[in-house]
Amino acid sequence: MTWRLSKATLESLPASIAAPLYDRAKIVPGIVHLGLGAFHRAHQAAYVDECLAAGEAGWGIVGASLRSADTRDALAPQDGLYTLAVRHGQREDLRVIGSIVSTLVAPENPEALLDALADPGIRIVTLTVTEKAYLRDAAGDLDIAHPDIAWDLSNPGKPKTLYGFLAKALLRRTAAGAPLFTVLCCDNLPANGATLRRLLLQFAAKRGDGLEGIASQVAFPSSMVDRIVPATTDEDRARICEQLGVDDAWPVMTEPFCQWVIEDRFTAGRPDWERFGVTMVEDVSPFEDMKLRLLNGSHSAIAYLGLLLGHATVAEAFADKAIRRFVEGLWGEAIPTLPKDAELDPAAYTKKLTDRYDNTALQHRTAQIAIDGSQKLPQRIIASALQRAGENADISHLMLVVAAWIAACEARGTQLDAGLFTDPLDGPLAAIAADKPSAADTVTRVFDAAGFAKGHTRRDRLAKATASHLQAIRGKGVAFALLELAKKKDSPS
Ligand code: CS2
Repeated sequence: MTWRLSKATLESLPASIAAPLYDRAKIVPGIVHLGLGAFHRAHQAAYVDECLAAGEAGWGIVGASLRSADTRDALAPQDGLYTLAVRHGQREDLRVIGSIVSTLVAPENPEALLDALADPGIRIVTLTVTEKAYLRDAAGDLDIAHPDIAWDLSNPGKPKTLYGFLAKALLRRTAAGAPLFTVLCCDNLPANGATLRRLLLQFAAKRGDGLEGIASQVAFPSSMVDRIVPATTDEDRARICEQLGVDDAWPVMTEPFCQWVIEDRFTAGRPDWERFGVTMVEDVSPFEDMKLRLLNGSHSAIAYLGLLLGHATVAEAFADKAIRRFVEGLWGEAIPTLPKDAELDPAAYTKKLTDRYDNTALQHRTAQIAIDGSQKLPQRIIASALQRAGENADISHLMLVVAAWIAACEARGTQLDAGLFTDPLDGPLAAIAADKPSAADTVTRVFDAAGFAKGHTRRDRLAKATASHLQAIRGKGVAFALLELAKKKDSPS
């Protein structure tokens, strides 16, 4: 029988494996994190682990899942401990992280999460809940018609959404005279803090119980988070277990690169993050634009093109010359949209990205990135395209990503496995595909359903360029569409 990673087995780990040397019994929770997925455990929890190791004992993390019990089920028997495997080429460095001091599952016990959020010792609430959990409508506003929002508005004591939890906790803290926490959004949304604030205020306005006044006093610094975190496989589990000498039900895989840029607006204190490599700034937006448009934009491109060309991982897709060349063209269109006066270095950034994508140790599946395209493409692709369309600049690479997304969605059930990836728009997308419309009609209907470029005068230009790519992909395949684009680029008319 193999023992499980836990407080009791920590001392038996091989000396080559870094483990918390601090006294975990003395750690006091200071952060509640919503969305206890692998990304949080590879990123924020790793930074906090360093703070704790340096003696800042007041920043333990209470990790809460808003949906499934999986992570709690894996971590609770391990006293919150898990392994972070940092992989590059042949190298794998293991580190056991100790910053998560307790785990909660909101749907099982909403009251326990509300208690944690109302605890006056909690000074920061961080979030990685993914784009779709913000429940925005096609115009980007709070989707008041969503059943979970409707539930939260009429059942404030038993929330389901992040808004319901934050709202109730803020009311409780105010009633108890506890200071308000700072809300630190760590999702890949543009102006993520400001966006979350706007949505929470829309929720508050609907509730009408004094929450609006309270929520408007909360600090919502925006932040840019970056680390590639492929989903853990059974093979990873077996390999890590072998190295640890004990079982870890859910080790997390990642790369050496890690970046966090945060706006320095915390009303109730914060860890001394600068000491551990976090960049504190006044305005995060240039960093965020660069990351969303260059990294995440090319990631989505690699995912959809890769799937259509039969590549299972990013490294495999990026080794395909046609895709690599396309990504370079995509960067060529996105880079001029970035702010010029912010001291960004896009050339160094894309060079580094090239190394990161070439990391074959990561096994980052294209299907993982393909999830939720309708929620991701607006900030990754459409935003750059709108900006360029306003300047009459070429948008052909940008719009090919959108066409490849539509084509990959359509290919599920035939060329691709039906359940390979999902999207919140799967219902409407299937209804559109069932009518077998022309490429132009498909694009118009998909843009309407997803709210792409909604209300924008240049929407037609984007739609037209997308439709012409979609027609080429449908008629002659994606390899042909890429070749045509490359030829056009070589001989601009
Ligand atoms: C990826 C991101 O799955 C995706 O959509 O583009 O998760 C990406 O790996 C991270 O943002 C990197 O920081």
